[in-house]
Amino acid sequence: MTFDTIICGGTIATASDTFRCDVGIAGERIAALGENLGDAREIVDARNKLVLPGGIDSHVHLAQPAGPGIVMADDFASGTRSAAFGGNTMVLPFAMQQKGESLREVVKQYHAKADGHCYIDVSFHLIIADATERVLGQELPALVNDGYTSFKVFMTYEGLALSDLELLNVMSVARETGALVMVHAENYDAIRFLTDRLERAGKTAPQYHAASRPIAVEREATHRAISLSEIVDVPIVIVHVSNREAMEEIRRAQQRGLKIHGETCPQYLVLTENDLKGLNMAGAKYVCSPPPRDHASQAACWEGLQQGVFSLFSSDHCPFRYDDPQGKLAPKGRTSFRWVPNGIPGVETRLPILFSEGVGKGRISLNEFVALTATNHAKTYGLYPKKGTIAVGSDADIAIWDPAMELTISQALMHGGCDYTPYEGIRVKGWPVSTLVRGQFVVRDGALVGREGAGQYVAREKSPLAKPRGT
Ligand code: DUC
Ligand code: ZN
Ligand code: ZN
Repeated sequence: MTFDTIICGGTIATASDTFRCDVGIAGERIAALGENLGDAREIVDARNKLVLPGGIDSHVHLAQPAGPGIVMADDFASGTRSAAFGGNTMVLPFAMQQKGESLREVVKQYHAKADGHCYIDVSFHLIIADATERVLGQELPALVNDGYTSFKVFMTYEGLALSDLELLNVMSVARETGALVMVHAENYDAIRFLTDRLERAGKTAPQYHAASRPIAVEREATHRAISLSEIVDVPIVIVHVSNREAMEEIRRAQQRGLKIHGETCPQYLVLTENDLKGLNMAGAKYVCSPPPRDHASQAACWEGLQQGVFSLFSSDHCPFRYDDPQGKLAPKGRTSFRWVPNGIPGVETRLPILFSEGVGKGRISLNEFVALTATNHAKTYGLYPKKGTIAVGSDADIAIWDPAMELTISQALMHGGCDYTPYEGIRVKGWPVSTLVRGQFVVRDGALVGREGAGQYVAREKSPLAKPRGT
């Protein structure tokens, strides 16, 4: 057999094994793993490199409306380009419903924003802001059938927060349809109460964003979300967990046999609340929810990754430019942290940070790294084994890493639409140098060679991890 491409001489790692062999690619798929594979149109030299499944970032926000006068820094072109440079071959952004909107219409809007504009593959989660009878009874079941097999719900935010009854209703539809629910767990009323008190005391600088949503706010909502899912008997994912108390709620639930999946993000491993204390408005660069905590919380998040409480490591990429009146320095944001656009960029830095801090410093194995950044995302969201692994028959979604390359993360190295990185100055060892999506290079030796529009939308299967316990 003649291959289109053979990746030669590299060290392959999957979620379970590390081995030396060549990868034969025919068309869009991996066709052979072995030695002396023979001929190909192109032989790629991967000696001294790692050949890993392309990262799947299952939690990113692109081109979402973010309130009057605020514009998200990445559209689907710039966001997926940035993701490709960060070693990713697929991202899962959200199609966000706003009150009164038809979910089907929302999905069409996001396809219009994405289709023909992506550098890597994408699929959408649905954000449910308006759990009407029509949405619950008609739109969601039809959309799940069409391959939109996961929803995100919010327990906080004006216009987004669902009541406990609404959460139960959405979870119940997920149980009936086989979809997986992702939960943003923070107590809305507690945040409102604390925000009002802070503002009345004149504490309006970005640093008070963290004080407005302390750990108890997240722990309580995490506990409540788990309890509601237990009542309905449906698995859920608690996303962007920031601290020990929330992590331990998840661990306890898992030990009781509940199917609760956990996700954490780079900001909870390498940033702290102190980063929000920058002079003038500089702290706004770190405003995200939940906020980064302290060093003990970072240690707890590492523990959650090491012990399998968290199966997913995502970026929660939600970028707003800093030096921009449509971004972090919006005029209203200067009056109170409440109005600072909420979210930080990270799709390009997620993998190098976990590789360097995790694999490089001996906290996790290379195989655990692959599981946490690619394979588990595919398994959790109905993409496996098409995506998320290196195996014969899987899509040839591959990142080639130079494990010896040492860099200091800086905005000058980034390829997205944002004008800063919250990870500026962090030293890393190990960098993804090339990315192939379905057999085609998107990034090659650090240079963009892919084409806007080459990335495809992928309809997903139902997640095997969304099956109820049957109680
Ligand atoms: N939650 C997210 O998941 N992303 C950005 C903002 C938020 O609250
Ligand atoms: Zn969230
Ligand atoms: Zn998010």
